[in-house]
Amino acid sequence: PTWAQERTLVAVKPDGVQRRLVGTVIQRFERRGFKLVGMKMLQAPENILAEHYQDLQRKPFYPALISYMSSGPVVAMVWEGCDVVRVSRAMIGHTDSTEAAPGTIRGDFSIHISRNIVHASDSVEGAQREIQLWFQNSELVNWADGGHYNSSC
Ligand code: DGT
Ligand code: DGI
Repeated sequence: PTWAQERTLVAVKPDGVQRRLVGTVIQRFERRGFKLVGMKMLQAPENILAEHYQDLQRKPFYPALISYMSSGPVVAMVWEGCDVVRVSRAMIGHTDSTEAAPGTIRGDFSIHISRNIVHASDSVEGAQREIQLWFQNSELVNWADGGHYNSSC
């Protein structure tokens, strides 16, 4: 198969920030070989969370989810690379941390479905929507590897 260069939205959730896991999450994505092209810390506004989780609005855990995601700052990032959407999902692990394999972020650092440390987009279309939702185009940085790193697919 031929993989394409993609971008995905990854966000360290409030529990990840409060547990000092921001660097760990960044390190895992860098170590894998992905390229960081956008990053910011923010207290997520209600309207962004509502749109981000629009598909979950009717779920019983939705109010708890929104209050958890509002309980502190998040660190939103855009990562670029071959097949980054699918690979990022594999790296973060199952939504329910108790089902997440050891070696995944959730499988190594969480045992709680509603305190699962990190978000990553679950499809290429979803990633495009989420990147536009969380970032202005001017906040994304196109930078070249300068020959020290081969990031071609
Ligand atoms: P809380 O404890 O009042 O702050 O509420 P949350 O946000 O921790 O959790 P909530 O209200 O969505 O769910 C209550 C508990 O049930 C929570 O500890 C996680 C657990 N739980 C909810 N849904 C699931 C599920 O589908 N699978 C598993 N394993 N646990 C679940
Ligand atoms: O993309 P994911 O975060 O892996 O999963 P998702 O988009 O289906 O759900 C978003 C978040 O909502 C998830 O990280 C934790 C929460 N969530 C999902 N399913 C459940 C849930 N929380 C509870 N308490 N129970 C659920 O069944």
